[in-house]
Amino acid sequence: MSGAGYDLALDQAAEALSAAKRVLVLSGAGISAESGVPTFREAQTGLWARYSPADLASPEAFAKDPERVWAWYHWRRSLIARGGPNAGHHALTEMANLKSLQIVTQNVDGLHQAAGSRRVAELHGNIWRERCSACDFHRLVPMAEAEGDGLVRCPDCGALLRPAIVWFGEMLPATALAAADEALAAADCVIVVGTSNQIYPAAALVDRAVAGRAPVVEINPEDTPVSRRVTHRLAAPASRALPALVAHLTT
Ligand code: BV8
Ligand code: ZN
Repeated sequence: MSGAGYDLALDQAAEALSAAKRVLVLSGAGISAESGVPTFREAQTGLWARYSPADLASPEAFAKDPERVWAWYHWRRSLIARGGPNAGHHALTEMANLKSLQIVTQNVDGLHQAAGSRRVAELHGNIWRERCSACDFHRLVPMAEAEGDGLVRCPDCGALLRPAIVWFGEMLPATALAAADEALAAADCVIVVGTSNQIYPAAALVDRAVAGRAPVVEINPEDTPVSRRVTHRLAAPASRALPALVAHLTT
């Protein structure tokens, strides 16, 4: 987006945001891209180039080759821990000091919470959470222990632990969906950041937002299926647009 076009869109988006009381943020992999965490759109890098996420992020893949799936998650954990939250995540923590803010994320990296965000509903689970495939054991692994490797077994019953993540073909957690519904109904401004809006039912929230009353601000360097239907489009990276929006709120 050219300078003048971007500045105008930013002013208008900031207007809508400053008039709002309850803000809903729908975030996707793009907000973590600048933390060095590859998005799903980008070809998988290096060792994983020959796999598509859907080949690894499914119960079938885990049943067939749990070692490979765990190796992929250990690799992603190390990237997340190395990159840490970026200016986009931190801007949302600041925005929550100025507005009632609910984040509903498709991301499993835990970087919103690492930046200090407290109201985060995780539609697809969390890569740092593990649960037993046979009993109800579960635990949260600290990001500092990212250097794990190999299979992870349940300390209670010895069965395999799996990442507490929603794989393709699996149901989304009812609690996160309920929080998303509530926030969507209450929001008087919606920010959609870093998602290509291709994965359902998460993408249905964006469809409902653009069909709703509240103004929708999209932050994404690329066009997406909803770009023509949002109220304000900021064609810029999250780490640039989100701090700029917060700066407008505080001046
Ligand atoms: C379900 C956890 C059914 C895993 C994820 C056919 C066959 C099988 C299933 C389906 C099918 N058709 C539809 C389905 C349903 C399927 C689906 O939607 N498939 C797609 C492929 C069509 N959905 C499911 O399977 C869901 N479950 O439907 O269950 C059911 C129903 C009833 C009862 C029982 C079962 C579960 C989906 C969840 C899958 N798990 N994650 C893991 O992470 O390992 S999905 C995963 O991919 C992410 O969580 C995320 O949701 C998604 C990636 O999307 P994005 O976040 O948008 O990221 P993407 O890379 O696509 O885009 C990045 C964007 O950022 C881009 O636009 C880019 O321009 C932008 N960007 C880049 N840099 C920046 C930036 N933006 C801002 N700043 C930057 N710097
Ligand atoms: Zn167990």
